[in-house]
Amino acid sequence: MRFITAGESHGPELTAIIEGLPAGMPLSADDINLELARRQGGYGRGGRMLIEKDQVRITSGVRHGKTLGSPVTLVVENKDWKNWTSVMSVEEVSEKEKKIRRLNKPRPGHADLVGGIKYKHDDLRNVLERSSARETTMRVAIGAIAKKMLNELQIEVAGHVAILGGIKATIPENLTVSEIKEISEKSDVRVLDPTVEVEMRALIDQTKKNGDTIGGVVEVVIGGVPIGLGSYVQWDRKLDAKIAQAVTSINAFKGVEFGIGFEMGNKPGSQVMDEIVWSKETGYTRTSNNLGGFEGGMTNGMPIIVRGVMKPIPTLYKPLQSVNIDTKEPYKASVERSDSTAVPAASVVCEAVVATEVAQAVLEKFSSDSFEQMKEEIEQYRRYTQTF
Ligand code: EPS
Repeated sequence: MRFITAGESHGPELTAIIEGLPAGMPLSADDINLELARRQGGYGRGGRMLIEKDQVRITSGVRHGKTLGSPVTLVVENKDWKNWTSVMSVEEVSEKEKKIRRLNKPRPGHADLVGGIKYKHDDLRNVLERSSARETTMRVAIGAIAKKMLNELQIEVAGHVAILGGIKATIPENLTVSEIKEISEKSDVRVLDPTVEVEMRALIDQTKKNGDTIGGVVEVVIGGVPIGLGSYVQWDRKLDAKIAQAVTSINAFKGVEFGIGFEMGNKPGSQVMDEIVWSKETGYTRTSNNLGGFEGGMTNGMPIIVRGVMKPIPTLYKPLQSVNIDTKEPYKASVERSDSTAVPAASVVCEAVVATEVAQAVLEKFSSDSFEQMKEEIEQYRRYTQTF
């Protein structure tokens, strides 16, 4: 499966084309819209989410509720476009009109300055429009299809917020993936620990008042994963490595870890490796999951546990020091509409991108033309791994 996304934040629409989905897989716009709505939510989001109500239009690759095996095209309209028709016009506009919303004071931490230098853009809006986290709409739409496929194969995906602006949520032990899904869904900051919600909301309110932003850490857990997705035989076939790329490709994400993650550097091997046990009912399993479900770049049958850290959004209402690219004089950075935090939404995006990588790995391992055939093969393979 491969995919590509396109679209500017204030252009007419966002688009994605996905190729390589098996034929005969159930899919409806509702499956995708549900995930798009989840991405739009979360305490701390800004004005744009009041304008948009992201809804997908599927314009190819699906017929009578099932995939055809041909490329699937997804389109999401930007409702805000009607306020930007001249600023974002495809056709040439007057010099005067070009100055409206021109960006010449790059925001530190955003792609503005480097993108402007790299592509030789005189108006840094040309960078902002594509580097905006609005793009994550399509990552979530693609992830919704991946999740739908995984769900049909009894592979379940959940995500939650582990840290927000330095406030740590306690993660109860031994929760099932369904329970993680259920509990985090009820929380507008997407935590598994209701005792920190009030404190988190208060911090978001205070941050907004200060014209500032906060980041955090999100966690994704995937259960029911077959053993042996990904491979140790070549560097670019390791599934944990692919997931790491996908997570750090989300706007503002700066780091990723699996299982107990960087804590592994502080412990001896005897306290890190997950010991192997066997029973007739379960086959091989592990007594712990410190490695987050991966050995040798392959899934080992334990739940995948991956965390990503999101820096605070760089678009600040109380702008930081910058330079005017016309005069080279020091100036405060341009102020654009923004969110105080998008960490709860980012946990939905993280679910989507990890699900996409896992779905891709499933499609690589099992026959991928017919969904029915694929399901049979996986069932057979699961029986085999249990009796190995
Ligand atoms: C976003 C849409 C954007 C921002 C935000 C995320 O819309 P607008 O720029 O019109 O407000 O709200 O992106 C950023 C703040 C950023 O720095 O990238 C969305 O759809 O999630």
